[in-house]
Amino acid sequence: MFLATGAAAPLPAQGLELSGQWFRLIMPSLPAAGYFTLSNASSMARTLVGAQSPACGMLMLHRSVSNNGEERMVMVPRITVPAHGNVQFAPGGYHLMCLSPRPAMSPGQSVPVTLRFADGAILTALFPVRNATGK
Ligand SMILES: [Cu+2]
Repeated sequence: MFLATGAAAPLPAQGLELSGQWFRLIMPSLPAAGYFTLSNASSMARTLVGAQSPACGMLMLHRSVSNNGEERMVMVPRITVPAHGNVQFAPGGYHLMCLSPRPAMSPGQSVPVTLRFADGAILTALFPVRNATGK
């Protein structure tokens, strides 16, 4: 059991790990989508509550949902990663949505993303940027 000590320093994201991360940039004038797998090796469920990147005007948690064959995206305020489990961010499901991509969001480059968790933990990783065909 963790007790808050009053210090505002972020907790290390112990047990949390990102893998397979990348952004898909279709056109610089369109939002870019971020995909990855988020694993939780700890014995407590962990809840993702936000994301940010200097390469994006705004970075949001999104989910694609299909309604009678029609696909649309909704904002997601929080995503829980079960203990000893993982959550996939992949086309057709959860993804990061980078609004107003900045010039750093360019195929062949990598951009940093910071994920924020409900318990105060933060996790930062570099996301390679690929083009519409995934290259
Ligand atoms: Cu989206």
